[in-house]
Parts: sequence; structure tokens; C-alpha cells
Amino acid sequence: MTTRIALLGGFLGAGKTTLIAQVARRYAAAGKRVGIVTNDQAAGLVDTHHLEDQGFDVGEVSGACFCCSFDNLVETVASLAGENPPDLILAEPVGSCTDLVATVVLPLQQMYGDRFELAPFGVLLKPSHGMRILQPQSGRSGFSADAEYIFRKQLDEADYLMIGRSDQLSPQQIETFRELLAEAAPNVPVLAISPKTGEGVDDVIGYLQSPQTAGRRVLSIDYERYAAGEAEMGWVNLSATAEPTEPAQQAQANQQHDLDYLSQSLVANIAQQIALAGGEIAHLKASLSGDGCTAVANIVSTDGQLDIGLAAGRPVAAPLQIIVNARVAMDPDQLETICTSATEQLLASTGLQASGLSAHSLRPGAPQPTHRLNA
Ligand SMILES: Nc1nc2c(ncn2[C@@H]2O[C@H](COP(=O)(O)OP(=O)(O)OP(=O)(O)O)[C@@H](O)[C@H]2O)c(=O)[nH]1
Ligand SMILES: [Mg+2]
Repeated sequence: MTTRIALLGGFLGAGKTTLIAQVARRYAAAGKRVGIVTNDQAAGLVDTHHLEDQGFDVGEVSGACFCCSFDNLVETVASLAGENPPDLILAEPVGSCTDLVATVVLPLQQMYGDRFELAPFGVLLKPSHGMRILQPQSGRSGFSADAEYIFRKQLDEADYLMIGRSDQLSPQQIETFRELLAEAAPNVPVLAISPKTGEGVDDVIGYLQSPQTAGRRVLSIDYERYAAGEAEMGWVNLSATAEPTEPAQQAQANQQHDLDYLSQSLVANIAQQIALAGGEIAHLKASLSGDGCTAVANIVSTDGQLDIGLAAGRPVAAPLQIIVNARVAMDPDQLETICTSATEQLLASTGLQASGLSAHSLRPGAPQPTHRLNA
């Protein structure tokens, strides 16, 4: 018996994890099970916590994107499939990745076709990013020409496209986006969906279950340009545990902390400092967890509003687990300094102390896929 796998791609902050959680909840409501694979260039993912906290079965491939860490992806998928395979495995590639048909979909189909079957490859679009690129007369760019190249390649290989955040778009804006996509990616089906409210998600499930062949469009791609686009992002993954300080331990152990407020103020503070430093945000997210609860706050563009990715809903006592993931067009060392000092400030405001605060910053290296196959 084969296990069905669906890759859900799309640029940083498009709403992939939110969509995956929606689909997983709908499967669970129908008495079905999904497994989920998250992915990042480095360990310590908000997404993994976000999904695990909602009770889903999650495997993480970290250290490199799926295409460069293909064997790790196969192992992770195989362990989720186990002896009692889920009805579907949803895999979320890194948002700055492309060429996934040649490097992931086809290798899974051609090398492991006896174990896995692939659903059509869907790519989710973030309106604030996509519209900037597809409407050049707006005078605003999607980061740089090389980063725009990645977005266009993501359009070029999708089996179907999804305009995200439909809850925040007028019918006219959706129509304009559709017209621009009809030009940029002719003959590719386009859904308008809201991963947050669930609007249109049943249509996505139609594709996840469709017998259509996956990965019908293999890219012609310039890897130097692709690498240059990826390398424009500074990447920071920070994690820390906040604990009561020694002398005041008892009083602090009883103190309750508002995870929702704390995650939002941490993200707002980091975003403010990024703006002052002239950085441009692709996705900034922070999760705070404690006592089985998680709050996630996000910002997906420099001029965007703060989003609540997940609400904790109740105050909790320390220890608290803090994770910050920032993908921003700016120097990664400077970004790391900003994330670290904002986390320290947050801790000072709670009276808690950080144990084991660690931050890892990088610029993604040139992608070197394990396999690259043609149809
Ligand atoms: N209003 C609204 N917000 C959304 C929608 N989909 C996602 N968001 C918000 O957008 C933010 C980013 O969503 P994620 O699901 O984390 O995006 P992602 O594509 O997984 O991001 P990366 O993994 O960093 O690439 C979160 O705060 C979500 O709540 C939507 O349909 N409507
Ligand atoms: Mg995600």
C-alpha cells in the first residue's frame, strides 16, 4: 500500500502552516489522520510547535531544505507512515525554495513509487508579496529582482495556485490577482482561499485527493540566480527558556503570564527595530509556550499588521519556552542582535531569567539538491 503525500509550497509567510492545520482539522473531523512534515534551514521551528500544540503528528526536517536533504525527508515521511500510515502526509517546504518538482516530487515518484504517491503540487500566494511583483507599476518590489525570480519560478512549477488571505481581499482585488496570474501562469488553475477562516479549503482538499498526475511542469532554472535570491534573506532562529530567578523563586512560580500579550509585544518590538535598521520582513514569528499552551504572533511584511497565528487563551506559570524565527532582507548578524536584545527586554519585563538562550543566524547557502530529475 502506498502513502499519499502532498507538498504545499509558497513564499515565506504565505499561510502554508495555517493551511496545513486547517486541512488536518478537517481530516480529523472526518475521522481521518494526517502526518505533517515541517522544514527549515536550521532547527528550532515555530511551525513545529504551532502544529504539535494542536495535537498533530509532526516530523521536522531541519538543517537544509527538502531538496538538499532528500534522504532525511524520506526517513521522516517513512517514520510518520510507520505501521499504521496516515491518510495523508502534508509536507511544507521552506518558503524561499523552488524547483521542488524536479528535486522532490519526481524523485519521490520515480525512486519510491512503490511506497509513496504524490498529490498535485499546490503553491499558496501571499497577496501583499504577489501583487507587488505582478503589478510592477505599483512601484514596489518583492524584495529584489533575484528574490522575485524565485517567486516567478514558484508560479511556473505549480500544478495549481492558491491566492491566500481571501478574507482580507475585496472581490475586485481577487479578480485583479486572478487576471495577473492568468498572464504570469497561463492555464494553471487558481483558487482563492483563506487558510485562516477556512474559506475555499474544501477545494484544496479536492486537489489533495485528486488522482491527477503531480509535478507536470519541470522548471528550466538558473541556480545562480536562485541562490542569489535566497541569500538576500537573513535568517534567525532563537530559542530560550524563561524561568523564575533564584531569590524570588516562590513568588514568581505562582505568577501567571499572558502568552498572547507577550508573543505579540515581542514581535512588535523586533519589527520596530528591523524597520529602524532598514530591513524588510518576509516573515517574523514568535511562539511562547508554557503549561501545554502556545501563543504564536506573526508579521508577514514590513508594512503589514501584526497577525495572531495561534492564541493561547489563558495565562500560564513559568517556565516559558520562547522561539523566534525571523526571515528578513538584512544582515543576519544584525538581525540576531535585534532578536536577542528584544527577547532579553521581554524577559526583564516579566522578571524571569533566560536559561539557555541560543540564537543561530545565517544566509541560506546555494541550494545543492540531492537529486534533480526530469519528467
Ligand atoms: N487574515 C488572514 N491571516 C492569515 C491567513 N492565512 C495565514 N494567515 C496568517 O499569516 C501568518 C503567517 O502564516 P503561516 O501559516 O505561518 O505562514 P507560512 O507560509 O507557513 O510561513 P513560513 O513557514 O514562514 O514560510 C499567521 O499569523 C497566520 O495567522 C488568512 O487566510 N487570513
Ligand atoms: Mg510555515
